[in-house]
Amino acid sequence: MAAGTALVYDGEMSSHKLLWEDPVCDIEVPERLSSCYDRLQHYNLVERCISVSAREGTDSEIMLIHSMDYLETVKGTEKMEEEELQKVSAGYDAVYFHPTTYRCAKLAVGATLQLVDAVMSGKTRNGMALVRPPGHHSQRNAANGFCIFNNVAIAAKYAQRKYNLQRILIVDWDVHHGQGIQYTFDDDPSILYFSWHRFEHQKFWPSLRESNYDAVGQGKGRGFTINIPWNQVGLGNSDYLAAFLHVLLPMAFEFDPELVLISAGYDSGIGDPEGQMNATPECFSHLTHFLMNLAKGKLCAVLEGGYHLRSLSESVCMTLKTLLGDPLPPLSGEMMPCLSARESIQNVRAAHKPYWKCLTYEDVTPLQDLSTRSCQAEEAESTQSNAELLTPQEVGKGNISEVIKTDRFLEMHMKSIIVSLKPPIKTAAAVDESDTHLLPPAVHIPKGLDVKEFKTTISAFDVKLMKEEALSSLLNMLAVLNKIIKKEVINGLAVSSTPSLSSAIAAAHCRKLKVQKILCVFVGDMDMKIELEDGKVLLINICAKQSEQVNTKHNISLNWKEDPETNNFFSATFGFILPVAYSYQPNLTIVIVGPNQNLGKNRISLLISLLQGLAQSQILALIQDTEEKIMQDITNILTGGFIPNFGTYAPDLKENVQMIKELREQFQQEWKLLQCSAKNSK
Ligand code: X5A
Ligand code: ZN
Repeated sequence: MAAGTALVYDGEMSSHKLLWEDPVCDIEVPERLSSCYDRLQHYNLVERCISVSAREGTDSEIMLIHSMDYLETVKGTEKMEEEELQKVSAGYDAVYFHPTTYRCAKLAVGATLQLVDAVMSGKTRNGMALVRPPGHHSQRNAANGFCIFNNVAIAAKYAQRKYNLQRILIVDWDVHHGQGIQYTFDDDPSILYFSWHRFEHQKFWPSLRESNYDAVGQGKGRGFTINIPWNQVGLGNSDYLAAFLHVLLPMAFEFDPELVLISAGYDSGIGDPEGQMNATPECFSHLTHFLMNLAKGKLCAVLEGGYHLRSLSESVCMTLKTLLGDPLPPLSGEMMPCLSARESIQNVRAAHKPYWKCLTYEDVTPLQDLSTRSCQAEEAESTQSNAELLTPQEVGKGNISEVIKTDRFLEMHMKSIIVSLKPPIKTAAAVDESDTHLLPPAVHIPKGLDVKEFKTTISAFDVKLMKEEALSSLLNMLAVLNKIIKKEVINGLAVSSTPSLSSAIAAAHCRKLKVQKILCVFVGDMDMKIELEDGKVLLINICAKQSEQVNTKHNISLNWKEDPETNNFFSATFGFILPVAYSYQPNLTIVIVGPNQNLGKNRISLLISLLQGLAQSQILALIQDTEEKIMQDITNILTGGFIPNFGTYAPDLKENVQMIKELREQFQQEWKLLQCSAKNSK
């Protein structure tokens, strides 16, 4: 199992710079690279990575995407004087050349390919390449939008050839449309290209018709280009999250890539003068974390845009921290995607319905970009926690004082989200003596036998008739829980003969320790013993048996019909459980795996892995002792392993999808991330 995170960086790529005045290009500065690296050092992240050297991309590698003519043109700029360089630059849209541009662009390509090699060879699990100039706008015969060679497109072709890959996912979260990548793979079903971008009804650069949601690819590649056009500025964390949950992730898991490449531009982040969006740095942790569950964790992030230096560098740090396996910071702001974003999301889902099984039961027709209501206005109405500090309007354009305003916001914001938490021990466990050999040696096994505090928690429950053994396993479970709450470990697991009772005791203990919001996910058929008063617990119950219970905001049952042939559970995971969980924003998650659980180890593993995005990754997994076969898989996830493959994709049963749809409609006023269409606005 590949481990570790590669970092590819070479300061020489800072030599490419603008030599004359040009208000369009003057934001693409050398400090973009150095400030990222400085910030990584500040957080001690560089030393935790496996350093991989850059190299020059070769002619033949560059010609995987670009024409020989174009390559010769770029080569020719190496010996040019300023005046000539200006002339060549003027021949393209939003590009500048410097005498070192050719050298830097070759290093950017080579650095990206070195990263692909590190990940594909198993030297590391994942990694990031910090490169300049960026790549995603450049085309076969043209430089464009600060981009000279298309680093990520070249990497995809290179990986296909060298490692014989059948399916690669490219996620372009830069705020601009990577039209260069789209053109390259337009008719290619082996590359799934996803891009969201500021569009504003085609007013925003590069103002292309083919950036809209109805550009889905051509010929055999139809359905393998996904464009989410953003028609308003000021979008933020919840809009991006909704786009991932309701568009990208269902399709990406259906696609089942063997490698994920990220065109990682951070001009989609807060304070950026180009994007004018509002996503905070930790949003990129969550986006990264989602993608780490694909392709057995094989993920390469390659820098594209990002022009607010502080925002850019903090976001790069959050991305790399997540790749390293650190717990995820909480996502700030109210989880309520705005109308314009929902409209875009609905349009994309409708446009792609013919091509994706996960959208089979979608009953939407594309809207015509109707919304005129500004999401900034909507956000101003909400009591967003960022609002007192900074509103999207305040970030505004990137003039000096606005840049400083965002700096100040980020200074406070990054302090308030935990960036240094990394306990020496990640996972604690309470299991039978006889099972300890099933756990990796790094797992800590606390004993809770003599703790008075635990005994008082337990004595409130009916445990008098309990055997000594069962009682001591309860106490050990509380010892593990205690370590999670006190942040001595990140997560833990406990085996129990009475998981339902254990979970009730665990919840009581959480309350005693003033844990504000607890998310409990039950898998299997169990009696719920948890006290539900006062909204401190949100209970999601995934069961095979039809339950009598009436669903309420804080107590929701999913009656999931088992069909081992066709059952993949993605519609429940992305369509319901995660949107509700992210809307709730718990402080601790408890997953209870009981009897008759009908999901199987892969789906439970994926669910637990994804739930690590909540509650700063603090999870207690409670496993019924009869379900011990999945204990090792769950331990693997909790200790930082990745999830196994799912095999051939089959769509969920119609009745299951129908059930999810009904639940979504029922609860989308309460849990707003469920909203992915414009019609059910508040
Ligand atoms: C890589 C990137 C942006 C070009 C903007 C031109 N390019 N107005 O972010
Ligand atoms: Zn960009």
